[in-house]
Amino acid sequence: MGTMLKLTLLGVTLGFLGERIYQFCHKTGFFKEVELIDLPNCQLVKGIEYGSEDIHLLPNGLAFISSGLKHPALKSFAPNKPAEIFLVDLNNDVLHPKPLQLSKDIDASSFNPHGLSVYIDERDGTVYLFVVNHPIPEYNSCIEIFKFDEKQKYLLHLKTIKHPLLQSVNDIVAVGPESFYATNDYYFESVPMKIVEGFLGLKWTNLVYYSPRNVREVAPGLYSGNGIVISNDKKFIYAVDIMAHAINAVDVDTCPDNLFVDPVTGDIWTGAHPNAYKVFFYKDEDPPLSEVIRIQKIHSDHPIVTRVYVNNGSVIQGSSVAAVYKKKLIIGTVFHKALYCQLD
Ligand SMILES: [Ca+2]
Ligand SMILES: [Ca+2]
Repeated sequence: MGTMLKLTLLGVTLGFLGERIYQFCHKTGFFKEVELIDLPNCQLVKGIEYGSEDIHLLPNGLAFISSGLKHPALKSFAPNKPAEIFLVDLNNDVLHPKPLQLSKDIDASSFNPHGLSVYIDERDGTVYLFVVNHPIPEYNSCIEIFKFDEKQKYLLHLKTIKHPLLQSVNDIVAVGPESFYATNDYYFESVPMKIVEGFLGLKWTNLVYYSPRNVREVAPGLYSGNGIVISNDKKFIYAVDIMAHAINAVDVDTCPDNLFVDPVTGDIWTGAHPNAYKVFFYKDEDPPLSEVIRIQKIHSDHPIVTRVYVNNGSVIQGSSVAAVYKKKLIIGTVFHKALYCQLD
């Protein structure tokens, strides 16, 4: 091979890598500076120390919290502690999380909950809790469906769902007792290939619909699908492409994680990562930040995006969800604590 050709190939390769590194830094917010925003009346939730990745609120103010998510690429403050689903009551001024007991037919020691959703049967009020599970040690993806027993603080396991189109699920939104929409955050299942996929910025992930008789891709071409919810009137699905900094088509100028729809106003809330790089490459001395965003009028020509809370990691690290109930705000995190604030 001639010297000129070698130099040309080297130049093209370096140019490609440089462009990918720049794009990766931009997408993860590597160089991003943020202005901190405090809320005056906040308290950490005692008893939640190892994550609160997703939170799902019931109409009566009870909320499910998935806690203890583990993944080879993520920090864990308690690698040997089994993960749990907690129940809290947002009618109270101080939260006392109660771990929910799982029925015996699901292995609690390998249980590794991620995104959550709920379907309520309007005929009899039965609450079905859907949980994205990445059982340890494989860290593959399945969806567990439970029936919630509020009196006994118990989750009766009904079904495990696996499907080739559900290869790397991040979150789900239940739309029936056995049907849901799911986001995949990676195309590949193996961790090394996920890292390559993220670095190259491939738009190979998607949104999938599942029912027992019909499974199909409904939205392809995402960098990395994440939070997903349904509007109060059930007409719209809102979903996150975290590396596009977008909720549906709305640019939020940060990496949004899970979503919450205010049942009263229809506003959309998210816990976001201003610098997602710090979530994946954790350093004690420079921890991930937390950011809570509210979007109003998402269907108008000019949605209003408001930063409600921004913390540099000194209080909570790696916020992944925010939910509101009667002027109270609860903020969950991927692997850190949870914060409970009084609004106004
Ligand atoms: Ca969810
Ligand atoms: Ca998520």
